[in-house]
Amino acid sequence: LCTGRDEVRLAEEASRKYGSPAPTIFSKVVDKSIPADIIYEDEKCLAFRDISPQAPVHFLVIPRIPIPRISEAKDDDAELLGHLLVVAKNVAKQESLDEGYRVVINDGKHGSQSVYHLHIHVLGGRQMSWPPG
Ligand code: IU
Repeated sequence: LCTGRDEVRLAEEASRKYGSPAPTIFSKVVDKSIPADIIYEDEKCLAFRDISPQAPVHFLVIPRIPIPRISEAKDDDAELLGHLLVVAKNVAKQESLDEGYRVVINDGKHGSQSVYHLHIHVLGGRQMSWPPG
């Protein structure tokens, strides 16, 4: 689906748009240089199981382009951001989360973001509580 040349193009576009973001481990998931349990992919994004699941089902949806964090997304990323949410709900259905689920985006220090490649968490398969910690 995605060749080495695509990765170079994505990195160049990300440098221009988001100020040369430092590469993260999720770029290696995107280019498949490290293994991940990928449960969905298309030309714009991937979904894979979180390596440290916080619920019976816990997967991440990430854009192929390395946007560092939601607060650094551009207004013209609206279509891509919408696509990520549509994929999140479609994969949640594929994972049989029929009783509902939690969708989370952590941003920056106060959001406890640890990997600076935008990702949507989807957690389900157990009762969630509110407020979050
Ligand atoms: P956060 O929103 O940036 O805090 O979440 C990062 C998530 O990425 C966290 O749930 C990690 O368990 C997960 N993760 C992963 O799935 N694979 C990895 O190689 C690394 C982190 I590093």
